[in-house]
Order: sequence, then structure tokens, then C-alpha cells
Amino acid sequence: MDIQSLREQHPDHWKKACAIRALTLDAVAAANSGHSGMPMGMADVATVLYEKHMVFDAQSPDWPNRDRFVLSAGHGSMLVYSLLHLTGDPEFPIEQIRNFRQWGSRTAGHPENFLAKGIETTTGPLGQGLAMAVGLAMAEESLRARWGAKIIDHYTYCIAGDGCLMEGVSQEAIGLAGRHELSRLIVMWDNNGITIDGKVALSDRTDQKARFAAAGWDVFECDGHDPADIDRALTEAKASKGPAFIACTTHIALGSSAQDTSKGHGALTDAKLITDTKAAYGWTAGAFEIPADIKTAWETIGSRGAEARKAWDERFAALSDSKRALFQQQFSCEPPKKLAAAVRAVKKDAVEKMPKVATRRASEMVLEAVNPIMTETIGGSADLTGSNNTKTADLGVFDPINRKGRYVYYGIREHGMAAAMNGMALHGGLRPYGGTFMCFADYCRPAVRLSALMHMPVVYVFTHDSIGLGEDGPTHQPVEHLAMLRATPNMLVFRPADLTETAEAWEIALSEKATPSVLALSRQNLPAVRKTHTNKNLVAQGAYVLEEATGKRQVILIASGSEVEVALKAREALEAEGIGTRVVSMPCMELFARQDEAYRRKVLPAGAVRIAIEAGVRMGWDRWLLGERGREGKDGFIGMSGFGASAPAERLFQEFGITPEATVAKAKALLG
Ligand SMILES: Cc1ncc(C[n+]2csc(CCOP(=O)(O)OP(=O)(O)O)c2C)c(N)n1
Ligand SMILES: [Mg+2]
Repeated sequence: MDIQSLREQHPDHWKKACAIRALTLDAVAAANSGHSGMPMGMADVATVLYEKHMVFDAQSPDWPNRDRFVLSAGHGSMLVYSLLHLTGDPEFPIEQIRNFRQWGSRTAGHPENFLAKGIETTTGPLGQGLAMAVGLAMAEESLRARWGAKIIDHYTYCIAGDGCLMEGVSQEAIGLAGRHELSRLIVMWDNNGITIDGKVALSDRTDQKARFAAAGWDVFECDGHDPADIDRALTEAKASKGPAFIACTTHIALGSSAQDTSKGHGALTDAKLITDTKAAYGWTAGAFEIPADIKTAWETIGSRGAEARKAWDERFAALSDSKRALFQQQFSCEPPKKLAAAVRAVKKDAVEKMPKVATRRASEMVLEAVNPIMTETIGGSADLTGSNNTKTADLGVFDPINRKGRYVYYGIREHGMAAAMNGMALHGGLRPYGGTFMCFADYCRPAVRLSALMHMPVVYVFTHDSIGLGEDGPTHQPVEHLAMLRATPNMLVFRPADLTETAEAWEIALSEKATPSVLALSRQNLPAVRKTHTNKNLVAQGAYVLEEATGKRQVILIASGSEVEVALKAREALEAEGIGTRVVSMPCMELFARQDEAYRRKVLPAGAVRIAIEAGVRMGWDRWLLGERGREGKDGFIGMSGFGASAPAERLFQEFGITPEATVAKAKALLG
């Protein structure tokens, strides 16, 4: 449909949609950067979606049962900001639009979930939004089964661009959604045939509709500018049995001289282009001005869901006190009071029995105690359930016939799993954890990074955390991964040494509200290193003195995870020769860095030579060796400096020199 007939046939719709387009043009021009074409092209779809379908209350953007809207094509952020401003979200007065992309504004270059309640999720890295939308829809299914449709019952809508569909993560997400028959998920494809380099055809000829259908989706299409056709497609999509994919044929940068070209993708800032485009729209209001009748019409849309929200409030208030309290506890990521006692019981038992177990098995033992008392957990693995030890007996399997199941078989989809976990955490009410081999942290890294950026307390169960996995060889042996994960801001990386430390690490991870955690766990059995019970969570300090030097302290050995055993054996040998040696267990560098100087100084006093032992690369260890009162030339590192190899684990530790003997030799050399 051409602009002229649209204006004539749907004048009210046209004005509302053009409010989005005008705000986009004005904001991008003021910022002198941004992406105009996508919001201009998808304004009609968004207008119909918000006017006729989305159930939300602009005054209550964090209402738990709202429909979720994810703009996967995050570069079109002005679409989200326009909708928030127009519908009357209190956090988005016009000043926010004027300050698009400026320091301190909520209207950042790409949407950031932590800047405003009304922004469902951070997007920008293409494909992530689509994959998170799958997680949001999984969370909705899970919570509807648990709480009943009176409490949770909503749709998840997602706008995805050509780029989102080309990114690999989309395939993982599409497969997951199809398998789980997520009928409340509706993805609207901005099918404009354009990306940055030019036409999509330059690089792709995929039949997207056939692709989604092949994965079990119900497929629809519409003219993405005709409001009646959009409404029809959305109505049909909502009634579909499977997840719905709507191919919306659109024109990027509609109505401008850049329409249907890659120039329309980016910032349209040319004054004449803007004037001409507004004239083509019949838009006569000044910059950042929305005529009162159009703003009122949008605010009516914004309050359309207010009654539904109030009715929900009443239904929620009618729940028993204990159910309401549980809902609030789980949606606020508050750990249950019982968690501390459950962890304490595991720790007491551990010190009594001193089991020699792999920390991946220790993690399972902790989960066996925790999952029954924390029903908000939802576990899973990317096809390594038996290796990651992520499934406990009580969970049940999440699938279309058992939505109450709390274990997800994600398939071989590390990236899709991590993004889905982000979506579940964003939804609220669930605490996702998921496993894979630590080496494949690389396969889900973009979503892991978003967990941290978005403040999502997701838990990554990364097992097989070093050459200690043995025969599978260097493709499977992480070497640089701990450094990469530790380099990620707002992330806690735990590498516990035994069952006690694993229990303490889980307690912290499950108490976090805004920080994801990684548990780096061994494949191989490890001896118990904590010999006495204390109620106090020692891992919470990041590092602590595990064994003190007898006599004059000459050496400090700092180790994590499986190498704590190496350090303890080296200490024995050094002590036998009269060399006083302290062993510091350092399961979490980030938490140790947060301790005050006095505590850090107590654990790592000056004077002694320091050796760190970890079966990974040295990067990240220098702060604890040379910084913090360490001395150049009096420091050593026992670890990896290249890739591993395929052989039994014991042989590998020998060959790569990560042994008590090598540690003793290094200590003596440093002592001179
Ligand atoms: C993972 C990732 N790679 C690259 C980019 C840079 N980028 C932003 S938008 C875009 C083109 C996307 O094309 P499309 O989704 O069709 O958006 P449209 O041009 O239609 O607005 C690219 C390559 C990105 N944001 N994320
Ligand atoms: Mg495109």
C-alpha cells in the first residue's frame, strides 16, 4: 500500500504511526546519530500491536502479568522510546527523547533494561532479543502452570530484523521454541530486504518462512504498513497452536528519499530529507511536538490495560498470605530463609564424611538439597546433563505436556540456552541455571556477557574446567576461559575446591539479585580440603587461609579449585624441609577484591614468596602475585601457557608441570 492510500484509508492510524516516525527523525537528528529507518518502517506494526493487542499499563510498567515486548532489532531503539513516551510511561517525558543517546539519559543508543522499568530487555547484539523472547515465553508457560492462569497468562511479542534472523543464535532459539510449542510467542519479522551493506540478497537467500515452519512454528505474513492486514495477522498468530512467525513486508525509512536503501538503515540527519519526509507524511507539527489529539489517542492506548491490571491486583490480593509472600520473594530474587540452613547441613555433612568427589558431583549434591526448597530454580544443560550433574530427582522435565517440569533439555544449543536463561530471569519469578563444558563458554559468550550487563543473576554451571578432564584433549580443555570470564564486569567466577566450597559458592550465587555467577567445576575427583565446619561462608570472602605455615612463613601458595590439592601437597613437602608455607584457597577473585585492605593484607601479607597455582593461563593472577605487596622476582605461576593435550589427566598434570614437585622446586628457586 502506498503512503497516499494509507493516509486516506486509515487516517487515525496513520497519525499515530507517524508520531513514532516524527519522534525518530527528530531524536536522531538531535543526536546526530542513531538508526532512523527501522522505526520508520515498523511504526505501523508497532502501532497496531500496541493499540489492538498488547495488554499493558503504561503507569505500571513492572506489572508481572503484562505482555512482554522485545525489540530484537535493538538499533531501532527509537521505536521503543517513542512507544514509551507516547503511551505515557512516567519515566519517558519528552526530555528523554530530546536527550536520545546522551550521557545520563534513559534513551541510550540501544535499549538497556536497567535504565527504565518499561524497557524489557537490553538488545543491540543482533539475535539476542529473539533468543531472550524464547526464554520469556518459556518462563510464562512455566509460571502459568505453577501459579495458574489467573496470575500469569500473557503473550511475548518480539520484533526481529533480517540481521536477527541471520545470526546463528536465532537457529538455536527457533528450534527451542518449536520443540516447546510456545504458542504465546509471536515474532514479527521486519522483512525489509535491507541491511547495512545493501540488499539482504547480497548475502542470503534463505526462505525464512519455510525455515520457521520446518522448526514447528506457525507462519503468517502481512503487509507491514496496512493496519487491517497487520491486525488480521496478529489475531491469527495469537490463536495459533505453535509459536507464531509473522513475515511483515515493510519499507525501511518509509516515505523518505532513503526508502528501501541501506542509506535508510542509519542516521537520517539531512535537514531537507527530514522536511520532505514529514511533508510526505502530512506531519506539520514542530520538532519534538506531538499534536494533543494524537498524544491523547496514544495515552488512551497506554491506559487500555489499566483495568486488566487492576483486576489482576484483586486476584493477587485474594491469594493466601503465604502464596503472596512466596510470589513476592521469588519475583524479587530474594533467597528463601531456608537456604542458609540447607547449605549449612550440606557443609556439616561434608566435613564429617570428607567425600572425595568431583566438584561437578558436589554441585549436584548441593542442588539435591537446594532445589526442593527453592522452587524458583529452573535447571538445564546443553545436552550434557549426565556430565554437568545439573538434574536432580525432584525437578521433572519441562515440556509441552509437563509445563511444571523444572528441568530443560536445551539440546546442543549453548548460546540459545544462555539467552533463554536471560529471558527467564528477565521475566521474573524464576532463577535459571544451566550447564555445559567450560570450554564452550565461548559458544554462549554473547549471552553470558548480556547476563552481566543486564544484571541477571543467572548461574552458569561450567564443568570440565581444565586439563583435568583428560582424554578428550585440547578442544575440550579450557585454558583462557577463566581469564575471559573474570575479565567480564559484574560477574562472579567461582572455582571451588571441594564440596564445602561448592556449597558456599552456590549459596552466594543463589542469593545474588543482580549478578550472574559461573561455577567452574572439575570433572575429576578431588579430596575434601576443608577439615572443620564453620557456619560462616568463607567463599564469600573470595580467598582465605586454608592452612597456616608452622614456623616462619616463607612461602604463600595461592590456588583455586583442583589445584588447591596440589598446593596442600606442596606445602607438606616444604614444611617437611622446614620451609613455613601458607596455603590460600582463592575460589573467587572478584569477592576477594571486594574485601577491605586489612583483610586482604591478612590473607596475603608482604614478605613471603608467592606462587599461584591454577590449571589455566596466568592472566588475572598478577594482582595477587605482584600487586597487593608482592615482589617482582619473588613471584611464580604454576599453570598453563598453551593448549592442553589428549591423555589421562594425571599424565597431563605431570607433563604440564602442575604438580607439588614443580611447586616445591619453584618455591625453593625463589627463596634462593
Ligand atoms: C551481533 C551483531 N553484529 C553486527 C551488528 C551491527 N549491525 C547493527 S544493525 C545491522 C544490520 C541489521 O540489518 P537488519 O536487521 O535488516 O536491520 P535494518 O537495516 O533492516 O534496520 C548490523 C550489521 C550488531 N548490532 N550485532
Ligand atoms: Mg533489514
